Amino acid sequence: RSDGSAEKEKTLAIIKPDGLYDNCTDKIKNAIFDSGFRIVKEMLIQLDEESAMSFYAEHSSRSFFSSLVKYMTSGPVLIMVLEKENAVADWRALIGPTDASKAKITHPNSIRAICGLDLQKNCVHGSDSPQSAQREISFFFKEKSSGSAVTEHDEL
Ligand code: RTP
Ligand code: MG
Repeated sequence: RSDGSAEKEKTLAIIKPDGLYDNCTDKIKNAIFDSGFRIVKEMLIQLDEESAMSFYAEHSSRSFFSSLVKYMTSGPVLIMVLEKENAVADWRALIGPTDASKAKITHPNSIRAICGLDLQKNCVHGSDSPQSAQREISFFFKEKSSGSAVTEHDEL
């Protein structure tokens, strides 16, 4: 629609357990707002092992998988649905490369450079494609089958 209310692209962002320490949450949220994203939904949860394994199933054969699951279940995570035009690619660009220690050199203004630590403890997640975004959003925010299309979640 031409009135600007057309639905914009959505992506799934997660502030990982290490990102919820040291007031990094505020820095990350400020970066989100400064970059023009709207936080459509958010939910603070503790992932259990089964959910973490299922969320990262694509990495199940990788050597780092069990370590990744341990990290992602080591404390609460903040799940967010972000919305803006080109949200998927723009959020990936804002968070920077996977390895936060390298990001500090190559992408010093990225979220991972500022709040992350290394290849694993990189403080945030971002969907890697619009297809992944759809899958990941419905993984955490299941729509109720009956009644309204409103998705249940815990507002912070
Ligand atoms: P994410 O999915 O969390 O947004 O990160 P990404 O796309 O940049 O990285 P991906 O390859 O999907 O890996 C998922 C998460 O696994 C941890 N990881 N550890 N070699 C390692 O030890 C290793 N590689 C990746 C990171 O936490 C990464 O974000
Ligand atoms: Mg990924």
